[in-house]
Amino acid sequence: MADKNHTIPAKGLLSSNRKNWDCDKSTHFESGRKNHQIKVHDLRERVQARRKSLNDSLEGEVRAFLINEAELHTYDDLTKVNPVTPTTVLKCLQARYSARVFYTHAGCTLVALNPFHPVPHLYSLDVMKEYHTAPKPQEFKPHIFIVAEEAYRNVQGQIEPINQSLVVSGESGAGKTWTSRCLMKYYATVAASSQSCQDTVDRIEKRVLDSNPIMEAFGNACTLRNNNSSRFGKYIQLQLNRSQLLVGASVQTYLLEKTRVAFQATNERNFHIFYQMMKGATEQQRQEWRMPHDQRFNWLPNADKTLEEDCFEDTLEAMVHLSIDSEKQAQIFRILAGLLHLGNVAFSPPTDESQPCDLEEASKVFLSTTSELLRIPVEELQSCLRVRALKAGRQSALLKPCSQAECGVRRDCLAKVIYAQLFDWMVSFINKSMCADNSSWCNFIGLLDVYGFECFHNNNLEQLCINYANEKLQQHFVGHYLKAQQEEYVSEGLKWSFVKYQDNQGCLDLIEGSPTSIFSLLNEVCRLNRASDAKQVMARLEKELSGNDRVSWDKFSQQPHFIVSHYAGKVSYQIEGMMEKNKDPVPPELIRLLQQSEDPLMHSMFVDIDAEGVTARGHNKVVTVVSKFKNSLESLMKILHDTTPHYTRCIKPNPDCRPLTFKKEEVITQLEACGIVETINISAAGFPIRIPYASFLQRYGLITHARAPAQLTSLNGFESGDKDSLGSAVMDVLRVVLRRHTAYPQLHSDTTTHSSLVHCGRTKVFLTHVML
Ligand code: AOV
Ligand code: MG
Repeated sequence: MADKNHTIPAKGLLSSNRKNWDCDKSTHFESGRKNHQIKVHDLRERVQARRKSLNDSLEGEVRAFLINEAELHTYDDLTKVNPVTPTTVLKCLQARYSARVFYTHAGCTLVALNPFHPVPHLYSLDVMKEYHTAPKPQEFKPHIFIVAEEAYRNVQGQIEPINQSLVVSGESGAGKTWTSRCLMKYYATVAASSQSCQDTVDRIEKRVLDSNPIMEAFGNACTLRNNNSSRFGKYIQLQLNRSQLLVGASVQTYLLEKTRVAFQATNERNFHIFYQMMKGATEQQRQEWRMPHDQRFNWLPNADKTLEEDCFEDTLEAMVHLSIDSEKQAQIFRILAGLLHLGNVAFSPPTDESQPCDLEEASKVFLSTTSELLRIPVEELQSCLRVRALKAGRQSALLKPCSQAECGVRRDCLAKVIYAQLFDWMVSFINKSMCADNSSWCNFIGLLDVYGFECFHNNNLEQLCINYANEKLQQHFVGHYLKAQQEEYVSEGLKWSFVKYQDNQGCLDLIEGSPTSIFSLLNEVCRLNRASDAKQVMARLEKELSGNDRVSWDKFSQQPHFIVSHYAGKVSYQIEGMMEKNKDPVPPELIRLLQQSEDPLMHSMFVDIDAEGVTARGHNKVVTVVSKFKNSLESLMKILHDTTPHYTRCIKPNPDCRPLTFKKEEVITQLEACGIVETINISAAGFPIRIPYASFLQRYGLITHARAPAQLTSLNGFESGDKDSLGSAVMDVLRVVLRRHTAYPQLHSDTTTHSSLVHCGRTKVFLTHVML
């Protein structure tokens, strides 16, 4: 009901509703005073009069005006909002955001609104300790630390320890990486194993935290959507010993967007590390890397833009903590400097067509500097970039001059393969430096931080993979929570009216399914190993996927493309260049060249690579980028399935990353996409705690001397005849426990095994709250 003296602005209405109610954005509906433009009862009458013609969403909108708006910001859990509609949820979040409250529970998930503004007091050491030491942290204000603490306590498990996963999702710039860092700091603080030597650099907690600045320097970049956008996916397992202390960590990465090293879209940048070097190098390093202040590099666009991520010092310090010594550092940065010089090498068409392309005059010095910094012979570098080796059967290779465009492709390919190898080397070094011995840890808490959903003007294979990863995560959420939970209620005999939800399985089938999907068709084209024309590929996709309503084509577009209806919105992907990226061929002569490097790091990165094997040759050898990515995501999903997941939904409140700015349209799209209303409805009516009878009685039966029957100790189901006696044993236990709990009056008066707070299912006890 609207508050007395409370004004209700009409500007929140859809424009169609405003028209219906004869008001404009400046109109305020008021109650409790005289001479108002429209009183609440008038409003209700109008609502009733028009109800027949109003659609569901409009009805929700009207009712949203009948809840007490002055108190909206006090709703800590969206399950308490009544009624739950996209509009009421939006209004609640907006009210909280205006009141500078950034976290809200949504049943089983936590919604985190990005403040785009520092809020240090929210994450201080004292706050961490408060949440960690509270007997019931869930009764505190919603916070990411509640999720962290719940996972930490859950590791112990009811009967045996259970590994946990914290899945942080949201679109690009929503705050996933920020949240993951915050979670890592929490565990590094509350589960610190080396309190006695707080300042020593070899503290494991410090090493774990220091993996962040290094990995972000090498794997993050400024994009149109986020100045610190993750260009790789990451799943970090924090290893805990029997006493629940953090004793190590290991990190698994997913598909680095390596194309960025040689190509940056307009107004985007290369990986942060290059800018850090350019801005933070000492004079001596500048000389060594041939990087005078005024040097311009083609692969270093928007170098004038200063970001807080440009801090070289932080990366160097973290490297020291992770035992990357100064010699290794020198090798790493020399290689990176070599790549920048390589980017300035340009080719011009040859005067004689039978000859290789010419090097542009200005490029000669860049080529020789590249060879010097990468410690590879200059003549061979030059020849590898300009001449292709064609292998004809068993005979020795035929040499063929490359076209100007091919020379550019080979130069870019060289940079990409070096950068990707260096990134992998860094990740395995970090792992060695922070991973505990197998014998010293027993459980883990995994943190997942992947690249968020992206939709740019031009989208290619990179965005297809990124958005596919997000579809997979959404499917995990849908499957684990929205689907499995409801199915379990039904199979356990709970009275449950199914809440409909948006299942994204159809979209996943379109992308990765078999026998026919976007991935299978792209792979097939790549396997044919012929130059493929984008128009032909589009025609093929159109023909093979014509019956699928998740894919469409814009009839007016000149470019070969396909449009996928993702859970988070439609994205148009360009086909031009996609097959080449999927095949990702590396000419063997480039690998052999790098194997000759006199730089020990470079040499070690390539020495074990089979030069022929990295090239897509023969029908069976092609392991495309999408196939590799699909496999790695499937392994990740398996890990997630084997752990207890905790979901956090980061929401980006405005597209321009402006501090404390809440744009309704932006937020509602994200809420709808991730199925927040369905989540809330299921949570509100559901039983989040479910314990098999045997474990319940094993653990709590002592209270009433109730025992689990012997046949139940295996935690299996039981005959229906047992259910009533078990149910009453459970209720007896609960009654004793709750005798002093006035918060649950229903249970006191309820003499049956069923109540709104507890349900005795076929094999499990279902509870709405943690009561025990
Ligand atoms: P993302 O990880 O979700 O995007 P980030 O975690 O990088 O997004 O967040 C983007 C920016 O938002 C950060 O650089 C911070 O400036 C700001 N931010 C996020 N959360 C908070 C917070 N709780 N308090 C203050 N500022 C915050 V991407 O990696 O692009 O998908 O791929
Ligand atoms: Mg990120």
